Amino acid sequence: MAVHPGVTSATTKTTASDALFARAKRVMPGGVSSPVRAFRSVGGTPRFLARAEGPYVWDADGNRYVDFVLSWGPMILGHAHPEVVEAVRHQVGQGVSFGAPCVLEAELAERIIAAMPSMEMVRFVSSGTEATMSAVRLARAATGRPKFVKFSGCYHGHADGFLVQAGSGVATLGLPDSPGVTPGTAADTLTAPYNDLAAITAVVEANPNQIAALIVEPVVGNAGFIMPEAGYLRGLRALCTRHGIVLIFDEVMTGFRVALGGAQALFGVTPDLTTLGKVIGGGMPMAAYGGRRDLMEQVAPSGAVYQAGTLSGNPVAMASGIATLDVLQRPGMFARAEWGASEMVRLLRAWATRHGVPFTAGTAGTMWGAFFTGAPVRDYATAKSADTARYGRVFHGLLDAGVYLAPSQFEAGFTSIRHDAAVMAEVAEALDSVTP
Ligand code: HOZ
Repeated sequence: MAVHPGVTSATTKTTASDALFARAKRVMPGGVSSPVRAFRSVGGTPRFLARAEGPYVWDADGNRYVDFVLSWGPMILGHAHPEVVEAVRHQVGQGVSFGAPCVLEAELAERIIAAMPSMEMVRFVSSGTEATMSAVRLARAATGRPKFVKFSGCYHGHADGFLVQAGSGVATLGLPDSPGVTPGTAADTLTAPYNDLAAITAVVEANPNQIAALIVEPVVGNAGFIMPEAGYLRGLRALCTRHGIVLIFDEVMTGFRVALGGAQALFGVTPDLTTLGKVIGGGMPMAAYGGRRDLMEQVAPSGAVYQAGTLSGNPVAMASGIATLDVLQRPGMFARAEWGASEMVRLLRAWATRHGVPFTAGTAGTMWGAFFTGAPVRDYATAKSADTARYGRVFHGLLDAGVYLAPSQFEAGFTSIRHDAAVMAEVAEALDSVTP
């Protein structure tokens, strides 16, 4: 198979990545700019990537991989889509950063508002962490209440208050709750298990008039992939309405991924505020928060809730996001990426069945995930009961065969419009070489 010429299973040459990793570790914590990519939970040398095109990435040793990480979600058109490349190239020539308003911001905001049912106004920021942090600040200001609730295993970036029972890298590395976060800040974060309406209701009722916001990944991607059970999101909506709590959907991962209108369109539930990132920047460092006009009007300079950023609304990021959404919203495009996700789960399920391996998996649009357990995974506790050692073995088996999955069980998988039948046939062939 010509998935990655010159490389055979279990003998992948990583000389260049090994050397780069050693060099990086001398000057950067763990050798990386973000923890999960260090491969700590699966072992081995992280592949230092050199270039990417369509569904593939190439590492510094020249090995090619079918990419299911896709920069952790943004690259829904595949890497280096020509229209995105051209839009970015053009904008770079016009100016990389203005620190002043530009027409591209309104153009992207209008596209987002047209697609996302609950969003009446948008504020652009530079990362998902900024978006969630700002949304909670706004909710606190609007309600005059100090606390917020998050769900165990959900990850909303690394602002202090979110690092309690957090998913993603915190889960991957099994880190203790929030060293470096003051007890006062941690005390303002309440937690509840996901997919359990009785539990969250009890938390809310035990803290009358104290809770400003409830923030949730409507489809969880940072404890592995976990779907909301029927009626769960609707139940959260009703609970928040009843208690005057601002409902925040963190759609940084799910926005334009589980459906063009995000999870709120897929499940028909209207949050008060939404956070976005990843796809809306087409791979550039950019995110946003937005929602009800009466809330967003409280953000400075319309209102008194302060939030600002030198690179917010960056024109290159805006151009990349506009081009990405314009291509993605053409007829048939989303369905292409969606097909890849369901095909990936079909292939993994067939592999697990062939080998008698316990398996549970799911998809929502272009997002997918799999656990090696026979039990249903409905929350962080059940996600943690899956066989993470087997995940590591399958991860490395596929990596050696030219397929790049997230280097952690506690992340979701993604597909792009370029994960077509030919690419997925390569993945099927790669899976044949993987032993359980
Ligand atoms: N924590 C993010 C994914 N859920 C990003 C991980 C990374 O970039 O290393």
